[in-house]
Amino acid sequence: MPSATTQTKKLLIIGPTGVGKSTIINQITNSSLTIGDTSAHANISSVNCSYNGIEYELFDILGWFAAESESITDQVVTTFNAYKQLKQTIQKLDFGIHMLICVISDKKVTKNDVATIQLIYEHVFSRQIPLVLIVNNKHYKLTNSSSIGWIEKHEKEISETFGNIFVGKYEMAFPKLTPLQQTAQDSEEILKEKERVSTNSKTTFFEKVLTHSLQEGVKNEASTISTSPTSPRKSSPLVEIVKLCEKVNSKQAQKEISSALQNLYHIPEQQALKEAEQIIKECNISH
Ligand SMILES: Nc1nc2c(ncn2[C@@H]2O[C@H](COP(=O)(O)OP(=O)(O)OP(=O)(O)O)[C@@H](O)[C@H]2O)c(=O)[nH]1
Ligand SMILES: [Mg+2]
Repeated sequence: MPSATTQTKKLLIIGPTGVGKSTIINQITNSSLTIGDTSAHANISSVNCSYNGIEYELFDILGWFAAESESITDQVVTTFNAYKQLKQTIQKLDFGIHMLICVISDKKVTKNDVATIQLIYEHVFSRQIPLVLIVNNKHYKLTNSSSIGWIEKHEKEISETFGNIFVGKYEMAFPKLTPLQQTAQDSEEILKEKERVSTNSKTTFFEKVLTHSLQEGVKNEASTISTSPTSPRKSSPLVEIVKLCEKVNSKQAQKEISSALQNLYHIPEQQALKEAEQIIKECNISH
């Protein structure tokens, strides 16, 4: 993929399905990307906006489905398929990306989500572009102050699961989107508070997220998606096994996946061989 040399800063928004990626873009740019019905919109669409004289193009990408599963085989297959689909979509872009924005919601983030984000950041972008985290406080309730400050409360968990990969972490909420019947009953005071939170979120996006894009984007203009291998880092067992799944056509794959299952998850040899076989079969299905 060529480097991003145009004036327009290109921002790619990724995250699991339903976290509110399209909603955030719509709220910020007053546009109307398809919400909710994932089958209705194409894999990728974009919206332009400008801030402080700089043009931005926000790319909205179809999210991945990654329900938490107890079974390691399911986790590997789900993550592999999500990663593969996302990687293919990104690799089709014929321009560079200045910044990757990862959206999660204020609910539990699954192991599959974490692994998919790490894989994309490290193995598609080779950690060459800034990565920003947005927590969409979808479940923000005016009556429940505990839903505010999600990032602060989960700071330790975020750094334990993701490591130190984000250049910025921001929280957003668009509580005006709560169900209509509830909105109809809202007092003037509540409506004002909803307006305030939404406006703050827009300001955060423009003043903080886009400022990062500008600062970091200029620095990284010539190096967006890189094909050079990333330096070896300690990653999660799930990331390690999904990486092996990329070699799924090689004869060695079953052996490698099975020994990884034994070493990383302490699964006995016979069972590991069986699970590796299953993983290879299911990963091949989507080829
Ligand atoms: N109340 C409220 N609802 C939200 C918010 N953000 C998203 N939603 C709702 O969550 C649902 C999913 O939002 P989308 O924006 O379509 O999610 P997405 O991440 O683009 O999903 P995919 O396109 O499938 O990857 C929609 O019903 C939105 O209205 C929010 O901040 N507040
Ligand atoms: Mg969407």
